[in-house]
Amino acid sequence: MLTLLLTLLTPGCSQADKVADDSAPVEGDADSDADGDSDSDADGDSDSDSDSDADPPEAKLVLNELLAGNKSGATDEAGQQEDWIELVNIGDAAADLTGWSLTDSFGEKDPWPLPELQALNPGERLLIWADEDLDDGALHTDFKLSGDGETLSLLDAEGEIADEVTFPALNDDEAYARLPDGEGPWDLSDTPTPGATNE
Ligand SMILES: [Ca+2]
Ligand SMILES: [Ca+2]
Ligand SMILES: [Ca+2]
Ligand SMILES: [Ca+2]
Repeated sequence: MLTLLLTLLTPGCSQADKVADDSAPVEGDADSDADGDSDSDADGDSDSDSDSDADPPEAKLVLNELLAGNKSGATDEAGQQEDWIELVNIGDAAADLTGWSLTDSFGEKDPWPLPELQALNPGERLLIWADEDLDDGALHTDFKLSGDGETLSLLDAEGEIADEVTFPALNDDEAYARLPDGEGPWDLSDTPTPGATNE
């Protein structure tokens, strides 16, 4: 009785599994052609002749190099070896310096105004003496740079900080400079380049 029951059930199970297995592959092929090439031509050339999307030329004036202990380097108009600061315009339009200023004491005293020169062209540099000798000329600040290190700030016409560097203690005749020139991070340099590309 029991044997007969098992005999009857066993073939039944096998047959049921077989049916299930056969049905699976049929469903598996159903989606294979979805997502063809239908989107490939979207977004054609529609923007190609609109120059108004390009960024307009812009000036970008940055602090580029400084020297805080000048013992055997460049001399100013008075024949004196003084601290100096180099600015460069790394933008692609002329920089108007009107209203811009420099300070080693941001927020503590009035900044020293940059002279109203002709605009600084792209790639052009400006060498400023930090010697407290206002009588030496227009490019002489009312502060010096400390060889022990301090913070130098370049302020725009609104008095906002356009660029700033905190330099460490520097040896005599050792510069602190952006490397590569204009764009790079600041680093110590044994080859000061006042008014020229940083090395
Ligand atoms: Ca100094
Ligand atoms: Ca001087
Ligand atoms: Ca100072
Ligand atoms: Ca330089």
